[in-house]
Amino acid sequence: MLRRSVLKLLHRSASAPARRYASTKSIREALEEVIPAKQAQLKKLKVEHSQAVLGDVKVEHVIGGMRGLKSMLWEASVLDPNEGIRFHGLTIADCQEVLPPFPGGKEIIAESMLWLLLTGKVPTEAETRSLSQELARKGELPDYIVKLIDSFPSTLHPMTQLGMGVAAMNQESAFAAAYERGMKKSEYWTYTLEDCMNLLARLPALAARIYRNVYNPGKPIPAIDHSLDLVGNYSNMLGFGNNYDLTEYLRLYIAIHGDHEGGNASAHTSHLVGSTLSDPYLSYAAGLFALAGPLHGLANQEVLRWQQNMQKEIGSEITHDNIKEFLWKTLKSGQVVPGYGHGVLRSPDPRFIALQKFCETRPELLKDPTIQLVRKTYDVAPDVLKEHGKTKNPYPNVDAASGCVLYHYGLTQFKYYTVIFGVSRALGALTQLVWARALGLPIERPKSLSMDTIEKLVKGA
Ligand code: CMX
Repeated sequence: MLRRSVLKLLHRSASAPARRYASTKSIREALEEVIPAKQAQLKKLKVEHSQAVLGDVKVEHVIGGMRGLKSMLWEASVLDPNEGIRFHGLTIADCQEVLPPFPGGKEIIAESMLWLLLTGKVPTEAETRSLSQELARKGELPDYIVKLIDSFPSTLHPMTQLGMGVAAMNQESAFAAAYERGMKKSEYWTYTLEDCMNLLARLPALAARIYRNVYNPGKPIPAIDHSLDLVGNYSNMLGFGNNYDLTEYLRLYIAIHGDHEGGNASAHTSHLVGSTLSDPYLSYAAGLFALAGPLHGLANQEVLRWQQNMQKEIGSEITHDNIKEFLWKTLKSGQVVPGYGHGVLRSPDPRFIALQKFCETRPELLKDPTIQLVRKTYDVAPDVLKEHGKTKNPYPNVDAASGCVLYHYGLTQFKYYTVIFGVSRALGALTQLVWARALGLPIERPKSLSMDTIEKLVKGA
């Protein structure tokens, strides 16, 4: 309790006048207040420091996936290799203390995380509730999207369906329409925000309809409940509204998975596409297709598939030794161990730890064989990966744990799991689109080099 009030005070004095905590301004009004200072900060950087050097570009960056290259602006979160993610300076544990949950609940909700990501401020309860109401009001799918989604074959991967549904909504883009009319550059962010809020609001209905069509054809989908938060409605529309624990888990998972710096493939892709002034629907659809790769977001589906293969092979007597054996079999066959390793992290992912802690508060989860397998794998996998000697990070990432809890509560169709990740990651990717337009960031255009040119440059140097 004491830590909670200290954190609130700290955060308040660092970034906002005290009166903010008693107001119920809209998220747009809150943004209007913070944008001028950030614009001024960027202008100062341009004028005073545009020639300052932040690091060297080495050949290893160009041929090694630009790992670690400091080359893009991202405001909402920063990833430390050992400590993990911070959202505007707050760790996951800090967020769990200060961000308002759903009334009666304990976990962070998407709305309070979105408010933090977008404005850099901790919202009040009232601001969080009014944001939930705004999203609920905007959450219905238009008929043409319903028709489009219903026309897809159920064999089409849920992520493909999600990306296509999101892209198709661009026919309603406020940004695209205003651009056609000839809006001023200073207005870009307001229309971007409008599109982002509409897209975020509709994602649960879109994602739930895909789930219904693929796994429960014909089952009625409940209407949006205006007294619920975004994820409460999502859970309800998926058919799990009466499962309080699953709904709380989804709230936590979607909030802490909402942003992970800008360089990851999905965030970077939507940022790049947005830089061409493609509207937020097209930009985020592009990000979703990056998320659909097995080295990125699809890993949470792969973890369950890999675990089930292991269970089939090992049988009911699961010991540390036979898990080790299966890990070596995977590695020796040239495959990656899904859910382990990371492009930036060099310690166990705090999101993995937060999901483990959720399990520790619920004895029924600790007894679940799939969850036990995740925990037992964690006991041995880091040493096996160290001995294997390739990965720079032998520890679990969030995907090692995210699916098994869904599986326990009956959401067993793991080809769907990346869709939930896609609903979540919209929080961060769309936040950055708003900021990129508010700051007037230019179209991205890095320089590419051929191997011959690299050789010439290296010899010249
Ligand atoms: N199992 C086996 N080998 C692994 C490994 C793992 N979990 N993680 C990395 N390696 C290998 C790489 O494939 C690479 O091998 P090569 O030299 O033969 O190409 C080597 O170790 C070095 O890789 P790295 O620098 O440590 O890791 P990268 O930054 O290149 O890749 C990641 C990061 C996440 C793609 C990789 O760790 C991986 O494939 N993990 C498994 C898939 C996964 O869990 N992805 C989800 C990540 C989180 C997210 O984006 O959602």
